[in-house]
Amino acid sequence: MSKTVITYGTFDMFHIGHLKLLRRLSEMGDKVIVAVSTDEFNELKGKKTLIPYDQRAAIVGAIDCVDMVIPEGSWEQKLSDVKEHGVDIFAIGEDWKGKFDFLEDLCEVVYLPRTRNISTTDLKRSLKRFLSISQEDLRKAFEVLELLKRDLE
Ligand code: C2G
Repeated sequence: MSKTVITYGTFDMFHIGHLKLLRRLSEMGDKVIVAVSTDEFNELKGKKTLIPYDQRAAIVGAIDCVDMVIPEGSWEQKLSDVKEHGVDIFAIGEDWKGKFDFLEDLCEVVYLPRTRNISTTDLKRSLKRFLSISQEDLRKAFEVLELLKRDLE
């Protein structure tokens, strides 16, 4: 008996935490649908994304265990999505624990443990640190160049 699993998310700067979650879904059923948050919906969520929707959707769609990608444009669409796609299991990271229990009338609701030590926020922070260090290195390099130039004059 085939089982359809659905999840929702932004999937910005795709990382191992996203991949592990999607792989967990493919162990729970044989059809995995991922609703990727549109740029407009992310604004509603108060979430700033680096990668635009079409690229985030293309990356998620290219993951071996994902069978279908649909846009997530509203909080309300989960009910109609579950009905329309004959979803058996709704699954999402436990950071959302309890928030989607209303779907229990229609399908199984599962909250999965998040992958530790990785998040898009952390990635952005380390990217910023990386760039700022290199700006600092640049400044020091210019200082050395200035000194060398003066010695040569
Ligand atoms: N995730 C994870 N481990 C991480 C980071 C994320 O398991 N280290 C999971 C999240 O729990 C979520 C999925 O990966 O199930 C996508 O994460 P986000 O892109 O941050 O999704 P979010 O913004 O929480 O959107 O309607 C639901 C929302 O659209 C969920």
